[in-house]
Amino acid sequence: MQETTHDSRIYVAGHRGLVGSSILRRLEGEGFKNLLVATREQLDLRDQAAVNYWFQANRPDQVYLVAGTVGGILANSTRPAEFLYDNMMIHATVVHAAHLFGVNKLLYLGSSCIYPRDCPQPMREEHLLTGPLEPTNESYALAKIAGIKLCQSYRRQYGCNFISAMPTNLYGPNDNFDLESSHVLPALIRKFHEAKVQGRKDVTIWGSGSPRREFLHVDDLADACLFLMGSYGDEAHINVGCGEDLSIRELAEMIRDIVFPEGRLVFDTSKPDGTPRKLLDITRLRQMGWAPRIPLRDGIEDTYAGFQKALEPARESA
Ligand code: GFB
Repeated sequence: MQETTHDSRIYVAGHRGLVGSSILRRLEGEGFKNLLVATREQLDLRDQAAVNYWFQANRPDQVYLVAGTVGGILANSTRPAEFLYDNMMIHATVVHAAHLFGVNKLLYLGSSCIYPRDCPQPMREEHLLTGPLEPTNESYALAKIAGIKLCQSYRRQYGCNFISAMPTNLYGPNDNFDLESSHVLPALIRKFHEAKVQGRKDVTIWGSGSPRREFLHVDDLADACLFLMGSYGDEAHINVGCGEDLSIRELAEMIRDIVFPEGRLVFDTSKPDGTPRKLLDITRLRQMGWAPRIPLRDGIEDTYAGFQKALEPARESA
């Protein structure tokens, strides 16, 4: 296998997203000089011919496959066709091109929603495909499971060094804050912020507040991705999380305390709860020597600072 050097050609597929932008920042910080990216306008990752052409022209040595159509519980449940089609196509084209054009190593990123809805907690890697999936994100989960199997199949049939990591719920500064399509953490930052600015006390939280989720700062995930790219070479997918979860009510209270302590939580139980609990078992990754570094409260403060910063230019140009 070819050594990774600062001159290695590294392609980050999905570099504008939450995860891809963090991986790119990290690679730049580490001094990698040949970083390859392509915007959605330049390259439609669902188009195999276009992807092959791009790989032939750019010849990456390594690929971080972190592109995809993503979103929170509402986007997942109302746009299942897009979540299944886009993600299956994107994973298939990039994995296939990576095989055709001799990529040395590819890291594929899945999601903790691949595990059964009623999975024993914390969820271990071997729990995959042991029970029915959560209906609100079945399409996304199926595409992600297919992606894992795709990497394993290319490894078995062609000897490709393709690995898979399964992160828990992610958040961070470059997140999607759109209330229709976002995940809970950025949505609640925005809701509390807007309530503060508009002088309203009530903030609506979807569902009962009782589901439990685990949140990992995206910069910790990027750290894990570089770590795995450098040191992991097995067929089995590997969980990436922080090892702790909290209820949506507790999360909302934490965000309220940071953003708008006077805010009041109101639960809209007409909205879905989704999976009751989703905590990853990260024993395997810990045993390899990796641990997360960013505590949730610090990460939320950082994310809120990024949210406020993104509002600034609009204010200046207004
Ligand atoms: O983050 P989230 O959309 O995704 O929702 P999932 C987590 C929990 O927060 C659910 C509740 O119980 C939501 O009902 N929640 C409360 C809210 N208020 C809000 C709000 O304002 N916005 C949102 N979005 N949720 C996704 C999957 O599931 O997790 C994806 O749909 C993916 O496939 C992703 O795996 C990581 O954790 O329920």
